Amino acid sequence: MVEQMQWGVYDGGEEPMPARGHVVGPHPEHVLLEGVVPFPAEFAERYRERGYWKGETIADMFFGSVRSFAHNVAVVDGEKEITYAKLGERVLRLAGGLSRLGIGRGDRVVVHLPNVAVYFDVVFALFELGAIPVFALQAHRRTEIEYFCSFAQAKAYITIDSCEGFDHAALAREIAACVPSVERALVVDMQDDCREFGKLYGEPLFHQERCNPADVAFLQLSGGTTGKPKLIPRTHDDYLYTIRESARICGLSSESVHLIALPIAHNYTMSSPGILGCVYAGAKMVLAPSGSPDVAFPLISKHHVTSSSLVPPVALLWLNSSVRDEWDLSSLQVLQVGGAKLSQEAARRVKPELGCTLQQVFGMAEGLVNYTRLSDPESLVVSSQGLRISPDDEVRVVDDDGVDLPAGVPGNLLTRGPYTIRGYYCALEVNERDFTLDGFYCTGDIVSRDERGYLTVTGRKKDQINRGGEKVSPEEIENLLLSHEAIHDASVVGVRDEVLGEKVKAFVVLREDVDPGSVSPFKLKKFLRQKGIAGFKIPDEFEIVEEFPETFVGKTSKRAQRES
Ligand code: OOB
Repeated sequence: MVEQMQWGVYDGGEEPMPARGHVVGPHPEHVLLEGVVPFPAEFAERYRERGYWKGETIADMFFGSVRSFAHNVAVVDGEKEITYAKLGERVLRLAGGLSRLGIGRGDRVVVHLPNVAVYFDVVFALFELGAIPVFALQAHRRTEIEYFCSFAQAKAYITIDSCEGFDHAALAREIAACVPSVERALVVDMQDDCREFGKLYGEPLFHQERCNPADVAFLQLSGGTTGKPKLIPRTHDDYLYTIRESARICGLSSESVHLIALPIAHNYTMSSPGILGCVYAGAKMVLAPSGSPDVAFPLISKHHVTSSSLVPPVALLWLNSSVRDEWDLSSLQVLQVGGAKLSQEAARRVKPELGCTLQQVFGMAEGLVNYTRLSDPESLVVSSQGLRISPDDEVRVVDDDGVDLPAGVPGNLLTRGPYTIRGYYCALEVNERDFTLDGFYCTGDIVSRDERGYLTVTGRKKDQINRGGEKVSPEEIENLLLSHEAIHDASVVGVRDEVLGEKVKAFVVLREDVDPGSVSPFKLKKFLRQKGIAGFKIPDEFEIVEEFPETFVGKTSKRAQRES
């Protein structure tokens, strides 16, 4: 089977898709995943009436592009080039294999893959089946993966054999052994297509509607402010709206070549405009294992990349790179930067130094995404984080008593709209805290808004560290540190860093009977690594202290720790 997988450019000769076809019938009935807070009926009706929700599934959108852009290259991964037609064929063949394993509508499947072409096969095959991918980041390790699998009651876990020296196949065996719901742990073998995973590419299915556009399409991860990451249920209807609009606002077309340099499964990389925006527009996606200039610049030059999306530290690397002049970057037209605050100084350098238009992106996996527009004056582009996508994104900036503030005054950002969730998955208590009774999501961000509605992020209320776009929950790391036998108390905060914006610092108080000489940052890092967590969460710095500074009510003063 796998020998027929033929990586390579479709030459325009024979019919590329053996199994074309779309069985059209009434939408399967909408079934609500238990633990999901639905959009109230009157809002859903309004969003449909206004044409935001078009009653289409992500698989429909994908196969629409497979038909419209059949001969365009969809994905470039190293030497492999895959056309939309070929990708469509691969997706239907893998969907056939996964379906034979018993994976179908509503089944949760944790996807744990790096930036590789097979990611597209897996994710679109799951969408075709109406299964619900849960998007883990490649950096996640055992603790996180086990949690996602058991919390989402995943039926399957799909990963790669190994990546960056980490043995994912061993992790797959552990997950299969310890999470009872996981019936299948599937490992993509990058060295040898003919092994187990490759055999799944068998008889293709016909594309047909196997789920309802109002169904949950996938579970995305929240940045995290709590001990465990929360899961974000997004529907086909709501997500496709952001994808169509993002592709338009970011100027994507079938002529575009977009470099995918950030972790592929992150919400930003999925949809702002991301891989789904590219698929919608019929653009070419060039996969990069990382955004570092020595990897990205040769790819831009070779494939005439026209746009890419970065987080601020990677944008800084591009700006400060000593190898920049060695590569022809003249094809680059637009650079999106988001996920964390881009300093005005760096923003001002993008156009003159990289020769392309900067587009700031301020978004969140929960929904609301803001972009500066490509026609905006430079002064606005460098100073603001953009304007909401939809006229129906309701954006409120309020003081701590919930009173709306006038333009220009910073306050708490609350939002509600056609693509912002009404609650996290199975999280009653957190939902009470993070959503108002009338359904606004309390983002935890402090912003100011100008008269036109453009937002500038000025701070953060939530207890979260934004390490150059990667979000870390202090509570999660504190809990892990507290499980160390020498540690009496732990407090984790974000401290300023030139490049990352913030880095992670842990303050620890040792138990009285512990010899301070027996504990070192090296040992504590090793301890956390052994717990099996993503590398970006491991504190960059540790400080052993006698006690923590306190606020006047006797709580640990994280502000004093951040400023110490
Ligand atoms: C994106 O999504 P998440 O869910 O990882 O993180 C959301 C949080 C926001 O609430 C905000 O605190 C921060 O990340 N953030 C920014 C920012 N973009 C995101 N803070 C300052 N300036 C920005 N430009 O990070 C995300 C999702 C979709 C598109 C882009 C980013």
